[in-house]
Amino acid sequence: MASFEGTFTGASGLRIAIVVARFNDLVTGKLLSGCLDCLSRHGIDTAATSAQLDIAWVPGSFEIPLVAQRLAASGRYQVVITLGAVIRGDTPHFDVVVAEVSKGVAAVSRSTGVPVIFGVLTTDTLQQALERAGIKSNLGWNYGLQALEMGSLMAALPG
Ligand code: INI
Repeated sequence: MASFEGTFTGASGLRIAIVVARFNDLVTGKLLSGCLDCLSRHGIDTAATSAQLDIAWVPGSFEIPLVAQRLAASGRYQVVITLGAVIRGDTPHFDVVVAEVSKGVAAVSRSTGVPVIFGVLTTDTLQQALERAGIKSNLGWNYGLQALEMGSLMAALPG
């Protein structure tokens, strides 16, 4: 019996792309900071000169899947992290944006075979989003960990 699981260390061969939405950048900027802090503490080079990490900014969460698709299909990255914040209070088309980004990210992952971490907060209020982006905890950190786990798991799996 084989047992496969990801690791959180020894990620020297891992190349990661992060797609971040500018919309609600008060929130997404904090998610990015938490994510970079996590990756850096687990051995990923997060310096501006890094060959291991690239960051792409998009206008809003709706645009995340298209850019994630391009990056995942490039063959350059073993894992893509998406960061966004869709807040119900801000928009009557909350449901449209959430449906598109969530289905889009899942489709990119399946079609390319590259794990794409879904780091898009969907909340009713800005307060709730901020609580998940650093006021209480910073989910950006979790998304970083999940990227390391999935990147190393996929490398360990056969096929
Ligand atoms: N984009 C978000 O990332 N979060 C939101 O809460 C949001 N609201 O509220 O509208 C949002 N809209 C922009 C959307 O993602 C696109 O960028 C825009 O529609 C252009 O295609």
